[in-house]
Amino acid sequence: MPKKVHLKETPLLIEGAWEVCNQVGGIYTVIKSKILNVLQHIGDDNYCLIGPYVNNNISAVFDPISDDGDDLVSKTVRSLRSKGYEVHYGRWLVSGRPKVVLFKPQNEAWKLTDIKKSNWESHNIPSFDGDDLFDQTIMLASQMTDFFQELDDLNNNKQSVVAHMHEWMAGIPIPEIRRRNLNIKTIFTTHATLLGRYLAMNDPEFYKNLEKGTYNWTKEAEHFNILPQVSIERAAAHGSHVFSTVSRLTAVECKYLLGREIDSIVPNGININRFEALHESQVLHQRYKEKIHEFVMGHFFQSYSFDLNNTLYFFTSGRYEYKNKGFDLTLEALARLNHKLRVNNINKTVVTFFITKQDYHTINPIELESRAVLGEIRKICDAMEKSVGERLFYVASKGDMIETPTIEELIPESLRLQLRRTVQSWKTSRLPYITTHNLKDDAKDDILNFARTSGLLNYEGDKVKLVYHPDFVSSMNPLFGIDYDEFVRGCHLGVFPSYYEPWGYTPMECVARGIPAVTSDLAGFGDFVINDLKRTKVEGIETIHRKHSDYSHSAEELANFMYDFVTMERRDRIAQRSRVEQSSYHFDWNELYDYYIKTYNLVMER
Ligand code: U2F
Ligand code: UDP
Ligand code: G6P
Repeated sequence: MPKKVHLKETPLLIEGAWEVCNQVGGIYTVIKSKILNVLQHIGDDNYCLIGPYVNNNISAVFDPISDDGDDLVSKTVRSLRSKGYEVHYGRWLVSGRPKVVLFKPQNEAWKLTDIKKSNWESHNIPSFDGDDLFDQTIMLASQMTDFFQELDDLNNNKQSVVAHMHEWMAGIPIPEIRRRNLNIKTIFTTHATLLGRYLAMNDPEFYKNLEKGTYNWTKEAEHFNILPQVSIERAAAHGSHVFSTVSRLTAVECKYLLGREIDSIVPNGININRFEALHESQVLHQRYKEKIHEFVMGHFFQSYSFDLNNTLYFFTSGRYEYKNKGFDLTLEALARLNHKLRVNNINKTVVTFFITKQDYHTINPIELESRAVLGEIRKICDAMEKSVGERLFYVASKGDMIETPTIEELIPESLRLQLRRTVQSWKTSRLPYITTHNLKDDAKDDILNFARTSGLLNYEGDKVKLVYHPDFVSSMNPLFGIDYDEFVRGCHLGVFPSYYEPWGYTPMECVARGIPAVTSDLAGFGDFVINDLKRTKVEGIETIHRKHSDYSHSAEELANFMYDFVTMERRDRIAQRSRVEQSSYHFDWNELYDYYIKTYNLVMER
């Protein structure tokens, strides 16, 4: 952990990414969650974000402001507007409310051909025909570059300016700033390498081959049809004054696949909400676990029931990269866990959720119907509760309580019949579904196919049950009715044994909410825990060996870990959750933003 560091000089910092005001994956979390720390060090006057105006729900996250200020950013916005640019200047409605400048990529559609020509002629960056996302990123980059040009003209070398761009999608302004010789210092932070991501998915010997340094980047990029994006990544990496990435693991990819060694590592942090009282977080666990119980009753109890008091909730989540995110290993370990729990006759059930995004038609209507009937059952039970209260009160006030009243006396027959009929009509003999939605490509889905071939199909005798939810969890979604972070709190264990993961926010987010989690030594976060925090300082993070271990050994390690977890006593789980939450401050931006400050000091020296 570095000592507290300070900025040697405060520049005007412009930070750019495709994920500013636009949630896609982990980069959004990086940008958004560190804003308060940026403002604390750099100040609101010296900070502005730059990104795309593409979010469908933009008015909920963006509040326009006037451009009549005397500061450099306002002047630049004014000047661009006077030249006919559509510039959205305002505040991003997240903690810290930082200033943002957003451009509609589509506004440059009329000069797309010229942009492509210029990218090729100036930087050897080729393009595709008709790739909408790629076109959007280069049209955005063109407007961002014009912004930097205008800002530099107006600045006239008075103020130091740093442009900090994230990921290839916001990369092109960097080589352009250099080519135009603007007086702006540039930092490029890559959150993965594109080739690394593709090679890891396709080459079982990826990590061995990587360090041999034998990959031919052009050939591989052409093979995967990603030469244009990789060319941008390389141009930004080579063009930047300071080149950085999020973990030691990605640094190796940068060296061998992008051909430049990085200058600094900026690990990802998180905002830790500290509760005044420790039990607060335990109360939340219980509250959201009950929400998950409700889902489980609706999903499983129509077919058969099990003891919720002896049920544990595991989950994994993230973009659907079956192998990279370690979904394959998680399933293999769960199948082994199921066997171990059965042969040892352990009286526990483990329901495991796969929360990811995969194309689907609709939520399975039977799932919704079952939830609705369960709602009916609850209503009848509520009516019964009321009846019991009223009748009991009546009997007691008469002084007739010598004999305990019978159920027949307390609940009218009509209600009892209604309950029996509703429950009977609800029950079914089919197995509980694996997936909650009707997938577009059910037959080819890797998660479902694993379940089919391994026979892990939610049989009544299975100790391990699977629920595959091919959409992110949100309170708008009718099945859980809670947000993702609440869902995390309600679970017992997060499982993320990634094979390719530059950082991996998900296990870190578990720990911040007091929920233990599994990561791997091939995830940047896992590597950070092992090598920077020397493992001992954090509680409740299990790093599965994948780097020097084969698939079967890693699966066995994970299955054994899960087995030990399942057989823990409740009181030990409660105590562990408290320790996990307390040790999570290591990942707070208050600790980790120092790495950014160091990077800014470095770029100012160059
Ligand atoms: C890394 O995760 P990312 O945030 O980069 O993951 P995504 O946001 O999902 O983006 C991955 C790539 O997906 C592509 C684009 C991105 O570089 O090529 N993409 C897309 O296809 N469509 C879109 O609309 C937007 C992007 C990393 F993998 C994690 O381990 C880290 O935790 C995270 C934060 O450092 O960065
Ligand atoms: N996430 C979410 N809702 C969900 C599942 C995941 O908002 O239902 C978020 C999660 O909180 C995390 C991000 O998606 O911040 C995934 O980031 P990670 O670094 O793990 O992976 P990436 O997508 O960047 O590869
Ligand atoms: C929290 C609650 C307790 C509850 C416990 C369940 O600690 O405050 O009331 O008994 O969670 O823990 P478990 O690990 O079994 O979900």
